[in-house]
Amino acid sequence: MIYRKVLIGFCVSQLLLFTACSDKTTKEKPIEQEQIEKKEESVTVAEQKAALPDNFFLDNRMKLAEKIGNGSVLILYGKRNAEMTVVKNPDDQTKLGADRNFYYLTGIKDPEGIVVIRKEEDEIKETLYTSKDLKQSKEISKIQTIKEIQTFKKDQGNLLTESNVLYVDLGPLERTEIQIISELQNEANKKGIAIQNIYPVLTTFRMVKTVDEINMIRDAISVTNAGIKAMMKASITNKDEKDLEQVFRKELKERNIKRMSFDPIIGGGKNSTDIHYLHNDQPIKPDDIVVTDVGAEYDYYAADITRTFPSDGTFTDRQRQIYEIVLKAQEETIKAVRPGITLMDLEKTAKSALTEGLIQANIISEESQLRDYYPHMVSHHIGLDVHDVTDFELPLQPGNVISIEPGIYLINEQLGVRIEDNLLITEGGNEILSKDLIKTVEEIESFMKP
Ligand SMILES: [Mn+2]
Repeated sequence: MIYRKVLIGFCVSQLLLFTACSDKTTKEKPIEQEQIEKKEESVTVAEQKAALPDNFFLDNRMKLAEKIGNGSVLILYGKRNAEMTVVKNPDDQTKLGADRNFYYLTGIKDPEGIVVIRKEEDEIKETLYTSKDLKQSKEISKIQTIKEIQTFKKDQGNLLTESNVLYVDLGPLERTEIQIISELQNEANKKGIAIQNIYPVLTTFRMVKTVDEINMIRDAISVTNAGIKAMMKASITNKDEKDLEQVFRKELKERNIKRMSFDPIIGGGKNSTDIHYLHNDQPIKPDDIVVTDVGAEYDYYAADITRTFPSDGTFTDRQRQIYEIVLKAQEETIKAVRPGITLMDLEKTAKSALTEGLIQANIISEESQLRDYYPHMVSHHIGLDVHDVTDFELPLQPGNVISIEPGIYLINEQLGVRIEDNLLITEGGNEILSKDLIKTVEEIESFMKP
């Protein structure tokens, strides 16, 4: 998944969630063989699945409690702000899941839920209102007071008593018109209670992943990698985008992964040049290049990986030439990834590497022409959202997880190449979390050999 361009604060243009598809599966023999080979790996993933520690959500709330003063009350809704995402069917709230900030603080995947955190004389009082099982919600969240969601209406009148500050989540923008909290805001205004946006605080927390969160992402990545390799193999005999998508979905299902972190992009030939291609329903020609930009989701934690490969397993000279340019730009950008660097620094590195490659290939003569061939951004944060919360002012720090995904799109030649890996920022630089997935021309050709 890629950022089309920078928006101040946040990019909302292309986050898409999993939508259901038909259950038609392919019957190609190479796929079955590949699945047998994968069985061992599949068992490993199932048995050693990463999990967040019992106190993860409690710890997050304790961290938050340190940031808010006495006399504060935070009210956070489980309803996901649909404006944050673009989905095929925006009315389908179930596909959105719970608001990720709500989940980060409670562990409860309940779009109906509401959590109230109050700080008085350095004491924290928490109440979770939920439509889920109360006992289970208590075990997961470690919140002592759990109530049925219906009781919230009754309690609402007393929420702001003796409060000086009301914290709500106004999202990335300082929007005041969010309907769902307008009643509380009105009341707060009447009582002279200050309203503060908790979003920037939670953003800085969420940008730094714990070891356990990173392991969740690692699992999502390893399943995604398996799915991409299966598509590469399948591509030799099956020249149809929708069949490749089915192969990918099947690999996820076999590893008990039910959702993708966004709608998959699987485009052959001219569709490889469409950076937001979602149809995945066209035949692929033997000489076509195929872009697969996909990600498994593991308990909301996202992977976001792109590989580009020749549909028949052998790059043409031109495909190889463009592929090498993008790969070199990706490697150079990855080399620059370390604490202290900003996403905009990485953008500059990627652009200058892509420019150099395209000038050498006589495709452009100066950097200003690059935009015609590279219309998106090279990096974004990854976490509970595939385009995770981001404070663009903050330089990278250990614990951040980002994508590096340069691309070149020659529309006239129906040739698009994008290569995307997910990286963890470490003290010394970075670790490529998706490093196990084959990437060089030689690796891909040798892997795809029937
Ligand atoms: Mn991406």
